[in-house]
Amino acid sequence: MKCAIVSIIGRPSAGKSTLLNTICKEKVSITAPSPQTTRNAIRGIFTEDRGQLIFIDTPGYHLSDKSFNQRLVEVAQASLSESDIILYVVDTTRPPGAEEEKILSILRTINVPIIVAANKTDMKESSVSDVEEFLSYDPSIKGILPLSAASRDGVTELLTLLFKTAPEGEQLYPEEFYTDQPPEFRAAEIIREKVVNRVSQELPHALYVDIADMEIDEKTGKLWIRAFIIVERESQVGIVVGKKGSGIQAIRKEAQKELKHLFPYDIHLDVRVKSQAKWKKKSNILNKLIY
Ligand SMILES: Nc1nc2c(ncn2[C@@H]2O[C@H](COP(=O)(O)OP(=O)(O)OP(=O)(O)O)[C@@H](O)[C@H]2O)c(=O)[nH]1
Ligand SMILES: [Mg+2]
Repeated sequence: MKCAIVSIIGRPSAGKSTLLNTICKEKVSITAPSPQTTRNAIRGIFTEDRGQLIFIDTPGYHLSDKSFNQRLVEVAQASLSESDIILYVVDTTRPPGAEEEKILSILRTINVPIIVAANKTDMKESSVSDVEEFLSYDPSIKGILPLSAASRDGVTELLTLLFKTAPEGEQLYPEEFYTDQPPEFRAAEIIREKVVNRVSQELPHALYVDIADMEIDEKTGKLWIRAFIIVERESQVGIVVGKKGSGIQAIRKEAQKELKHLFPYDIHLDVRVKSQAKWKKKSNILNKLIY
């Protein structure tokens, strides 16, 4: 049997979380068109006859002097130290730039095989040859695989190379496990996904979701989840809530539907929006959110 811990690394929006979900065939990690959606190291586990691959999805690697972004980069870097393989996801629709150089320079310092997923080949702007040219001189790269995380094209070939590269070992998780995220975290992430996919510009980065309470009502057997969407400014509350509450109602409905699929209970979801100025500068909140 093969067993490997595989860190998924790459720029924001390269498609790391989408690829993880496609491999695991489950929504393990939330996705959005806006960058910096993933804020934690998220495990997705894929088990089959060949063995077990434990993927760690990480926040997109973004050069910035803001402390919030630096924390995200630290999460990504920390995952490298425990990995057997690095799965470096590159967006083939964007020319490789300074961030890709920086990522490569970090990856080169650790002695772990690198497999490159040249993603988004389904898009007409995709240029795999640009990525191949940029990476070809690097001996630590074991393969550059063109693929589309969205359509699954090329994912079988990626799994073949991952298992070939993986060391021998017993599986670390029971085979029915596809993630190890605590229920509150998953609930918060699903709600956050519904919000970030409805808002634009700076708002996806301005919010977090706090689960105030999650308990089973003894009488009805329903799982009650009470959550707060927290934004940075009062003016953003109205944007999330929407006209006559249409925004928040849609968020509640979409999140509740997905949570029902996730937990074996009928769910009652209560979501409110409030503002908390400068939460990104408060280390107690950041410590709770990013770890
Ligand atoms: N067309 C196309 N879109 C893709 C593909 N993979 C990802 N996307 C889209 O790219 C956007 C970003 O995808 P994510 O999976 O959230 O990217 P990420 O690398 O996890 O981003 P961060 O967590 O912000 O670092 C989403 O809108 C996805 O639907 C792909 O193969 N083809
Ligand atoms: Mg992500």
